[in-house]
Amino acid sequence: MDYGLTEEQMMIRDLCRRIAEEKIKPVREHYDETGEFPWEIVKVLADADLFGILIPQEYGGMGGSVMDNVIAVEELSKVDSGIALSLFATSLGTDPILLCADDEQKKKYLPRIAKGALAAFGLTEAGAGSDAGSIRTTAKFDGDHYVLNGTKQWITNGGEAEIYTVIAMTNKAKGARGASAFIVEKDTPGFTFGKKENKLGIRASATRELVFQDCRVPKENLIAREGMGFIVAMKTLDYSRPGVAAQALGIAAGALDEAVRYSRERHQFGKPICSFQGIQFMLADMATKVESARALVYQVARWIDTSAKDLSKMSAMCKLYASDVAMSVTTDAVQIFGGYGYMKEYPVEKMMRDAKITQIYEGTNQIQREVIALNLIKEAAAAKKK
Ligand code: COS
Repeated sequence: MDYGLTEEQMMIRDLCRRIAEEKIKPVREHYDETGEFPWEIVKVLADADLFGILIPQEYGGMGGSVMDNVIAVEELSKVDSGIALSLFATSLGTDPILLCADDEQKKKYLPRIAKGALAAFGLTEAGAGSDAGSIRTTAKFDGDHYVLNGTKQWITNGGEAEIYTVIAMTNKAKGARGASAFIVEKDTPGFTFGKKENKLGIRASATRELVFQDCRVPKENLIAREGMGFIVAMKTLDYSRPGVAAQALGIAAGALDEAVRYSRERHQFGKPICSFQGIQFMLADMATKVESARALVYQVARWIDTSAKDLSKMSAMCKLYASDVAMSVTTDAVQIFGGYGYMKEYPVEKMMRDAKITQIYEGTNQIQREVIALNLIKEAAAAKKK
């Protein structure tokens, strides 16, 4: 399919394809096996200016679009979505600054991120996952600082990132309306990290707890205003979910490529297995799902780039659909590889493990369905009033 990519987008795609094939593919098994953080690849991505895609040129970035970012994430994720995650978890951590911070904060932090400083987003807690409004981490105003206490859980890039955007309660009594968003630097006294999690998939990415114990954050690091934290978080997720969708799309497309290639090489009953209708029908269904996910993800990304305002429904839809496609396509890819597919020598079992998280993080797919349905109902009610 020709999606009418611009010349710049084709350059981003080709650059990411080259990095994925030449730099990431030879080491993906090592990082998946060891769970080490892939700093050597992060450096390659930084040298290629990929951390600056979404950052405006005035702050040292490329000034690119959501569509540019989607193309980069898809291409890198075709080969290893865990390694690629260092890049787009940084986008997630950067989005609260990009979308809601003031000029001083942007000037201070965005140029560092554009150069390759990793960022991370701290919302989730042990007791606050889908119910993001029930976080317990507190931020108490004291002189010219806020004092943070509490623990964030399962934070991607945790411990490796330099810059964290963190949601904490400044007024518990107000519920979601009592949350505020802060920028916290890694070396701030009182800010430490829990153990690195041992995960099913995306093992090259670092997931840790963020622990705040009387951590004093300068009042200048409050994003927007007190009480805006939940809205900052929701806006961030609306803007970043197409990135998860692109990751899922990349995983699915990578698994499809592997399955087609293998089905031509593998012979049974004296023929390549791609000549059997049972395999052909599977490949056809997988390809149709991948292409429809791509069409939806690209279209939503382009729509966001035209300054679309109410992103929630479409952003949730593309994350939901592409991640369900990734899970189904990677599972079928393992099936086509048969016994070999279950072995670590072949990449498809890793792709299946990696796909699973895309149905869970940045909001489970059950939450995405809820967001879509509530928006549908709201739209219908608004249309009736007219
Ligand atoms: N953009 C801007 N504002 C939003 C918003 C959005 N997308 N979604 C909600 N809000 C506002 C609401 O308008 C409401 O404001 P008021 O207090 O002025 O009415 C406030 O935020 C609270 O909204 P709501 O009552 O809908 O919140 P809920 O507690 O019911 O939660 C869901 C809504 C479930 C959608 C939300 O908690 C969610 O997205 N959960 C998943 C979190 C997630 O993705 N976690 C992954 C971790 S990050 S990797």
